[in-house]
Amino acid sequence: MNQPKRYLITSALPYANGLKHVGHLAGAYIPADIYVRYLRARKRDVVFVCGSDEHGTAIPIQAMKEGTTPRAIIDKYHQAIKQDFEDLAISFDIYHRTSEPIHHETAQEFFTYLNDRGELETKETEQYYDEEAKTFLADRYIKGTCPVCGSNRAFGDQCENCGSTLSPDELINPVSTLSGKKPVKKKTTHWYLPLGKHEEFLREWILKQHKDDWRATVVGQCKSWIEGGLQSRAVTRDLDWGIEVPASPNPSKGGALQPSVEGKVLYVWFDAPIGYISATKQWAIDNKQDWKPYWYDADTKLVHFVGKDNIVFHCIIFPVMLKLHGNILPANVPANEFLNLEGDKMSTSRNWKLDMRDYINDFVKKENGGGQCVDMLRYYLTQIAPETKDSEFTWKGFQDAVNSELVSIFGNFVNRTFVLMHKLCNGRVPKLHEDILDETDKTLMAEIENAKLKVENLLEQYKFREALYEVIDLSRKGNQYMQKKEPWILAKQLESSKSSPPGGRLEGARIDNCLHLCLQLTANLAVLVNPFLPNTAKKMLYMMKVVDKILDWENAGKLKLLSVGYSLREPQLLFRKIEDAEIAGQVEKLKAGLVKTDTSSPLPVTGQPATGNWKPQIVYDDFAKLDLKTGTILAAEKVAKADKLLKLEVDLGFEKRTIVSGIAIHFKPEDIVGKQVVVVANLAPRKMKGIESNGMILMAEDKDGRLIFVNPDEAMANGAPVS
Ligand code: B3M
Ligand code: ZN
Repeated sequence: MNQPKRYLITSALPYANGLKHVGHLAGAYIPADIYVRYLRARKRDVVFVCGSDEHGTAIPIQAMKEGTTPRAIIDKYHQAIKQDFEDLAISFDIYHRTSEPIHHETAQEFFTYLNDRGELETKETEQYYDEEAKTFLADRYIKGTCPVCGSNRAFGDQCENCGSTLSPDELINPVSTLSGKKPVKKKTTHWYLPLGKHEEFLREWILKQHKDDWRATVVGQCKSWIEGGLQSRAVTRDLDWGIEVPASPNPSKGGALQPSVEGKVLYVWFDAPIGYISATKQWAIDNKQDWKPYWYDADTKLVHFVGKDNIVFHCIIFPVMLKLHGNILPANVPANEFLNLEGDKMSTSRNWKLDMRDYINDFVKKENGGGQCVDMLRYYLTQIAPETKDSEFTWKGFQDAVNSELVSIFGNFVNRTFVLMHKLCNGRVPKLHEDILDETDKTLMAEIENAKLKVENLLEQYKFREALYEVIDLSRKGNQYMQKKEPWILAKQLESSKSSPPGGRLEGARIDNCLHLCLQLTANLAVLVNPFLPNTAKKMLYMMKVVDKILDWENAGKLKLLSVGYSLREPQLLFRKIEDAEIAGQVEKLKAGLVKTDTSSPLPVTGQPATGNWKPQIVYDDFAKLDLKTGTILAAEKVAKADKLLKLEVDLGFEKRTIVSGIAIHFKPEDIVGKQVVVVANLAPRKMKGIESNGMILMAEDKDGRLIFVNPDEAMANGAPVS
């Protein structure tokens, strides 16, 4: 495509069922934001849409976990996620919601359009049903073992562990997440999108037309879907949470008599991508624009940014829907692979993750945080973006990226330039003496001019890591140039030659040239870095006393961005160092928060119904009342006249506690001194045999009544929270 008339950029709509982590951020949001900021800097017509995905079984399931309503869940998490994106400078033009009436209408219209034209099939099948909960078990209402990777955390729509798309029938040992019971099969009728009919189109469009310009990982996944035989996909569900299936029997066109729409909603993956369209409509209303060209005009470039588990929906299913509905198709779907964390898969159920909110609280909102910490995260996540394969976030890696690249290379270059310009050139942009430009100067000038094209080409190909590398590399070249020119030595020479006129003219001119070029390079760096690190670019503008206009992309590569004689501000440090203690604290926090077993389901996924000694279900808030802390037993002694009790002295980090524990027949006092334990720290005090006990030690008991201590599987600082 030649230069398109307009762009519509989308980022996957996050489920409003919980906070999102940096894996999400790196996958679908930061790359999209970089691309959009670049397009805006190029003065292109671009709209960047996103919003909350508020349907599907994920929402009522979270509501059950939190003991509240689905509505309360989406309201809470929509607001929270929106705020997190804002705090991390993700610059959506609209962050919409799929619960809005405009979306319901748009999705229903879409369904009706396809249905009326006979593009959907209806079929009666047998589906899993929970007799206790009296509901069909679609998607996340059913769990079991994944047929692909064997994980027992697979849902009826997708495996959490390997990302495979599944159907309930594929699960091994399926069990209802609602009651914990084994489901039965029951007849039901649904609408289906017959993908098989579109195989030829998909082969031609993806495997031929886009085989070179789409990422190999994306084309590869599509290929295996197509070759695996495209099945019809149900686009409706028997659920009470979602968009009602519109009744529109139109036998004249659809042929078959329409089944009842009673109790049926649109499948979340049918309505969610239509959310991109309704978000565009809402944006157009808010901005007095026409939304239609963005979805109908072939001169629009539509790009979907998603994670790899969303590829099939954005490359196969939604495009078929768009084609049938007469819309444009995506020009690209630059899906990212997964981001792991400290050697393990990120997982919400095991709490092995770094939420955006946690980073914001621990870095951005701290006294020495702010915009620089936002950019530091954006930098690291772009540098390790899983563009071609899974990659890994480590706190050490974060520290290295910040300290040895942002601080030592980019920040250092800009800082040195400003400091020297103030020291040697009276705080003003010195003149360029063209007559004495040497090879080193000319090489740097050429590098500045070339950088624009390099970065631009990479961005146009969605190679964000490499593009960012080029920007940093340009600042590295700036440092090398300055090192070679040594203006501080020239200054000394100038000083000593002043006594013998007309000495110093050459040294002075060389200093001018060095700082003139370094300043022009600094201005160029601001333009180039702006899509990636917008706060940094802004700070640089402030230091250079120039207006936003300078960030227009066309200014990159220019050598006269700052005028001679113009006075500039004192430098400010662009980035701060990340200290060892900060990252050690983060690693500790991560490990302390790890949940060893899967608590994502209200009931166990063993295929066994709950047995007699299970207690009734509680909501999360009940659990959250417990203040569990790690501690170490410092001393233990028998309690007089009580053969079951031991009096323990326990170090909880912030204080020492006396706890009386009924474990005397299981342990000798001397054997347990030094043991790490988990303590219920906020249990009301209780007197036992005249001793006040302040807390309780957690123990596990086997069927023979043997007790063992529950403790972290690695030694840990006393007082660490357990949750
Ligand atoms: N909410 C899945 C996810 O968050 C889904 C994306 C919808 S994009 C239209 O991974
Ligand atoms: Zn799996």
